Amino acid sequence: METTLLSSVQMARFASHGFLRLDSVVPDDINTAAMAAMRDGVPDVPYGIPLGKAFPDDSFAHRLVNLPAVAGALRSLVGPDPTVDHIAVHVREPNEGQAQPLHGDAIIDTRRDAFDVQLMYYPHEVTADMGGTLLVPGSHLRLTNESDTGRYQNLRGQIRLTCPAGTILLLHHGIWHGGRRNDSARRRYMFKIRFNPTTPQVRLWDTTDLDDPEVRAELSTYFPWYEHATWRLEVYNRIALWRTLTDDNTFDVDYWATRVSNRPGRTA
Ligand SMILES: O=C(O)CCC(=O)C(=O)O
Repeated sequence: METTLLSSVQMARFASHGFLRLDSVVPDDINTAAMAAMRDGVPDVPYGIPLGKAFPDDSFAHRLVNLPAVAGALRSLVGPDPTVDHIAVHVREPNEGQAQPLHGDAIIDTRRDAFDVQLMYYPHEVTADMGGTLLVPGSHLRLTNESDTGRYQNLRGQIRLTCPAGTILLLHHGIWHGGRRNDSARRRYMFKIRFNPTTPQVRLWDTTDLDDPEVRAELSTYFPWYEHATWRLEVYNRIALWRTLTDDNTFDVDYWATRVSNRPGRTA
């Protein structure tokens, strides 16, 4: 299968932002098939089914996950043989009058050396009034439980997604998100697949640019909803994730991890 792997800079962006955005990567014929399937009902899949067995060859979902850009991004993030945790069709009804509370999916997830990826696919254009997904960049490494964050109405730097048809988001499982209120007269559709890795998530991408200074720059990104002290903690969390992803326990940014792991005389 042809795939376009992510670069180290893109992976570092995922580690700092908690998501990657691929605009208009899905061609119109798949978007049209997806819309029809979502209206008619997409057959469910059992928890934990291998991705290769999850979707019939002629389905929009099979074609979607085998697009070179999508397959390459998935391979870079969750490896060659992920399993499908679950799928869901998310609909925001026309003029529905309410938004979803801000939340993380599932329950509190304390894993620091593995992560799931959620693919969100928008088969039609999402305009500002259509209830696109709300995302809080850099929230994915905060350990919260489901809608603990639901009372937060707006955070500086949040993203209220608008996008062209055929756009895909790839999210770290921990990111705070929610479906916004749809004030338009059109139903808004989104198809979600959650992937579980089955292999260690170590150097699965195209690592030729691993030493690019942009990697450190991405890992140092500041988001406006952090206070200064919290930003330090988030950079530390990203360093820990990057150490896992690269299997390099010496990696650091501005000495944040080296300082707090210095325990002379101890071996573990
Ligand atoms: O509809 C959306 O934009 C987000 C829905 C979602 O991700 C959820 O219900 O967990």
